[in-house]
Amino acid sequence: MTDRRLEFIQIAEKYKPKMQIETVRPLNGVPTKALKDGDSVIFDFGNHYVGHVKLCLSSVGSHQDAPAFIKVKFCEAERELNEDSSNYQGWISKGWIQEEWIHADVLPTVLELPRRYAFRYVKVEVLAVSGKYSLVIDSVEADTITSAQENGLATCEGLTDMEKRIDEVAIRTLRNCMQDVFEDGPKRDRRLWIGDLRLQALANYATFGQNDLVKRCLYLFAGTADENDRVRSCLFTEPEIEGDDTYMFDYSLFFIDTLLSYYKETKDIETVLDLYDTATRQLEIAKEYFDEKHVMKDSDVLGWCFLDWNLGLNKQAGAQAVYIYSEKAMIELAHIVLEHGSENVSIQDIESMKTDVANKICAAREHLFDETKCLFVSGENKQVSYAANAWAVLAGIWDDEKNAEILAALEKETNAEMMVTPYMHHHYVEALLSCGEKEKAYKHMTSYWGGMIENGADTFYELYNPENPFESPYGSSIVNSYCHAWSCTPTYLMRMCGLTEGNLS
Ligand code: RAM
Repeated sequence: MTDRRLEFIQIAEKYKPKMQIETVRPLNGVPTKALKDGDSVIFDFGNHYVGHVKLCLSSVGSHQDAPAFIKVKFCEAERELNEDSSNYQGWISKGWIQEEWIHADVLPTVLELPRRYAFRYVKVEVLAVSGKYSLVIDSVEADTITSAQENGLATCEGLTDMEKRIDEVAIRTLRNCMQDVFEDGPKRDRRLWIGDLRLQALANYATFGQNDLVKRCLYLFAGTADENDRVRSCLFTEPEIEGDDTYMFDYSLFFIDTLLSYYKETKDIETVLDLYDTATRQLEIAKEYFDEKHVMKDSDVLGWCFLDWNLGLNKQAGAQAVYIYSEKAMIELAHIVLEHGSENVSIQDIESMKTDVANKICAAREHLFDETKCLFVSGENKQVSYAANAWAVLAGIWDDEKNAEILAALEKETNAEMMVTPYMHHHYVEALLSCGEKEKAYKHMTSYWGGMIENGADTFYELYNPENPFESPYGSSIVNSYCHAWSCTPTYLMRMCGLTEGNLS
């Protein structure tokens, strides 16, 4: 395949979004009281924002005879206000924790903090002033930033109050992740991941309709593919565009489905023709993961395939299902490209993909399905999980009727590995929808995302396990993100899949 990576990056750069800046101030104003050692103030901005914060500080009393030493902490969710980072022992960098220790040698001063934060609350703690003066906070404000254009937001009529709230919070989540690219989370990891992009793009089609941002991200992934043309799991845009050196089986494959949904929404055939070879390549690379019986080879390498952040999850059956799902999408793309007269694909190519997908389906039925349980099982220990079974349903390994039976059996299974991310819950809801279980899908959506709302969410979280509020795959919930792209999908489910109370029956 010709190396067009540089050209793809150049195209992506043409679609850089225009940023929208708005200055906001805390709802509760500034304290009237001057502050001494040990005092602290919490500023509540009333909603979740992403941006740069400015504090104007001065002093009262005698001349400032020692630096003012303060700690400033930024929290997306209220619970973070009470979390103590000093004993953080998680396995991802504590550099993500949003707090600063600052000396102000000379007052008055204007502190313009250089980092971009994701927050609703800003807590200022006075660590030290002196006996002779006190600290005054004259003003606090933030220049907030997003590339989402609120005036382009499509309206949605006929929602119940709860649905409206879920929709608003989902849109807020998407909006605040819309930056120079679709970020996964503005607190962490602040970069473009393809699994997140795939879902953000769907929510964007239902709301802001900023399709050029999806196009930019697709070109970025194609432009940062490696020498083998494999799409990486995520990429950075600063200081310059660079792909990360991590790969995940499912994430590389999702390039295909993301391109297909982009085409369905925009009919932008030029982009599809440009990126078609990159899509084909992901399938070819994924083929190498199968044994001679067309069964996915299992692996215990952490993160070889993602599916969900449940660390106990075996990925074999889920990976097989994602492959089938993606190959079906590839066949659709191939037809589109063929209809447009492209020479990159032939009828024979399509036929051979059809044979391959049939082989993978037969193998899944024969080797990964437990007839007695009516469930897919994964790995040496025949693990049953929501992830594997939801993906098997989405892949259409069996027909709708049997798929509904599988999901019913899953509900009854007491030993199933559960889901921990809204990302996986989204796929479960889609699986229910795909086999006609609309009511169950609706109940699941409203109880899971509604649960976060009841928890006070202004934006939806990266991880939410109603059974365990401290769930974190990182060794500590301090680094969890509370505005996370992959949780914004209820707006898509309600607006585009008709998953609302009014549409049940
Ligand atoms: C998390 C990221 C991102 C996700 C990956 C797999 O670390 O925040 O959302 O796509 O995991």
